[in-house]
Amino acid sequence: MDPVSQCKTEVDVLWSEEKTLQPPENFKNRANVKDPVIYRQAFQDRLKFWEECARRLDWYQPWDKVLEWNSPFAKWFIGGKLNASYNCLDRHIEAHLGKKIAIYWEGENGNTKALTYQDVYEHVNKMANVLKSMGIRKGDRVAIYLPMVPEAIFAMLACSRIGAVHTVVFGGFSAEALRDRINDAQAKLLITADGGWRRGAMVPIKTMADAALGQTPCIEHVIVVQRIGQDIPMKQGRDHWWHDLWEKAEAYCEPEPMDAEDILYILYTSGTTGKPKGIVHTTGGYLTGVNVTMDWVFDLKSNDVFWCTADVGWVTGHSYVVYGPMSNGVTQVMYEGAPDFPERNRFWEIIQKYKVTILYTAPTAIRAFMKWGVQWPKSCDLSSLRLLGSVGEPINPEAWLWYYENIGHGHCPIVDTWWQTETGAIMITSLPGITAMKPGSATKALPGIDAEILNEEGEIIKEGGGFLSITSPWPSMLRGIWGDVQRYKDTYWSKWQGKSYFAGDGARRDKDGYFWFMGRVDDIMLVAGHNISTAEVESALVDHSMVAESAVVGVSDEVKGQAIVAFVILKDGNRPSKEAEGLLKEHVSQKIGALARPKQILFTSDVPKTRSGKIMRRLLRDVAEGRALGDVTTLADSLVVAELKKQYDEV
Ligand code: 6R9
Repeated sequence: MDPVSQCKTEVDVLWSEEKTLQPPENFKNRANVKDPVIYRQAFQDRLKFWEECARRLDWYQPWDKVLEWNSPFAKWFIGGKLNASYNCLDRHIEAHLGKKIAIYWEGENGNTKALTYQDVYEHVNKMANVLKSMGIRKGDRVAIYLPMVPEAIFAMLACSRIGAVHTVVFGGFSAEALRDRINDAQAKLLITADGGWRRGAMVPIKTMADAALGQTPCIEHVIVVQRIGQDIPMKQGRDHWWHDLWEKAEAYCEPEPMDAEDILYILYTSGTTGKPKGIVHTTGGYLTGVNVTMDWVFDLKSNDVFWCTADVGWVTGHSYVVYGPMSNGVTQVMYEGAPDFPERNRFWEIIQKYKVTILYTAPTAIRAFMKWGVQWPKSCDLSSLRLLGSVGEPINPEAWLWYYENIGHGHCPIVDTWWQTETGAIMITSLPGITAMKPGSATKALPGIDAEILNEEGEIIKEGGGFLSITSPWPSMLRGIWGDVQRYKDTYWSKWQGKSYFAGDGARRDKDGYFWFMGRVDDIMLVAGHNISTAEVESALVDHSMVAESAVVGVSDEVKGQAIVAFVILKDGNRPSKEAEGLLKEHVSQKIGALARPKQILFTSDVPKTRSGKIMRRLLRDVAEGRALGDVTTLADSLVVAELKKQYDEV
């Protein structure tokens, strides 16, 4: 059969946007949110609605006023006092949940730990006292540069316990990236590790930290977690072992009552463009947002075993590994390593072993699983799963259906969650017991969130494409960019004169009001005067049975303004050829139109991505247009792009 007609599958039928998939009956019946009236309640009195949500938390002092909005500056729950670590730990222990497992930790090399809420509480309290003893006070910044070990969670909660502001830097980032973030935040203390494990190899985290520390005069002390157990240089007076300090620390540390608007953390965004921005989140609104979305979207039950595969160095880790799960008293799995170590079924083994009920992962991972083949998930018992989630990028319908069928076995709803570091919490997704799903669509805005598609002029487009915008303030919104008010205004609020938040994403709404994300607007291509989204062309390519993953960019073209260049990763068992190139070009033409036909297709084994799995199209454009590469500090694997450049230059 010719490969073009071969892939006229179910995807084509579902992709038509006419079809929807209803949540399974038994899921619906047991769902936490069953009644669509919640949308109307939120709409009728948004502030009252958010107040109700905030009451899910424990406050030392209630707020006097819900919202103060001096565009573009928001304050939520003014006058209220609370502590994030108290909400994540103490209150569960007071509710007699101390013996409940908080974290099943799975080390890549087979080490495991099962930590109860009581255990986590003890670690956090001691570390909080350690931080205090090192002179860390409320408002001081603490940098955290750790692998996926429980100490990363302890460290974050220890900071929030004493009111220190954490700034977590992903453990795989370079020394340079770490240095810049430490200096921008003016952190006084760094928490790091002697090393970490990745694909069986040791990651020299402390060596990297030491390189950064040569140029970070603001750092006074360094606390080092022992993970690898190898000899590493420790600088006298500056570096201290976590376990030594821990042993000597007092057992209890009174949580610091924080103002709702006190800063909880700074997190530098993945930086797909230019210099990273330190996104600022405060305590009350952020915690309200992550706490309630965790419950609505993941439909939490007391016996769930939740697994979010994101690293804590990414916002998804902050919101749905640390503050969301812990403030809800959930049992979760935390995994240190790679999905293909030692075998390509590691994720499925983990699900089987811990009887994971909710899996939250990224489209890039799902596409890798598709590429590796169904034999891997088939080798494990995944029957414990009841809900699946996706985050980080638009998920193409092909990958959505693969996930639905091969991982969820047709009985788990999928929540495709759209949100950003800046939004703090999930904004657009389905309520799994209510919303009919459309593969590839993030569906609708959550209750209390006003999302619209706007045009250049800021007019609402009810059906059609444009810029995604949030039109009213929401509790977990960013409060600014650390140290750069002007950049905050310019980046998010200047487009429509402070009236509406500019998310930077292109999206489209269908006739049912469903949102379809098209990628970052900077990535949208202009071919012969027509806007074509990278996501759309990538989705069409991945829809072909030979293709595992693709990355598409627009390059300057004398005739058309921009022409499309596609980087394509083939599924195992397929080989690059002129014929394959022709077939794929034709396939895209058929699916979208001749205008979207790629000018060039380059077969490759990988594309450059950030650690959170986002394709760095900026770098691909550099490659395709023969420029020197721009900032590569946020790349997951810097070899990939060098390799690609070499390959491209040869062609
Ligand atoms: C949580 C996170 C934010 C950007 C965002 C958008 C893309 C995330 C998505 C999605 C389509 C989804 N994005 N989730 N696009 N559908 N479900 O990813 O935060 O790292 O700040 O990235 O990611 O482009 O603007 P962050």
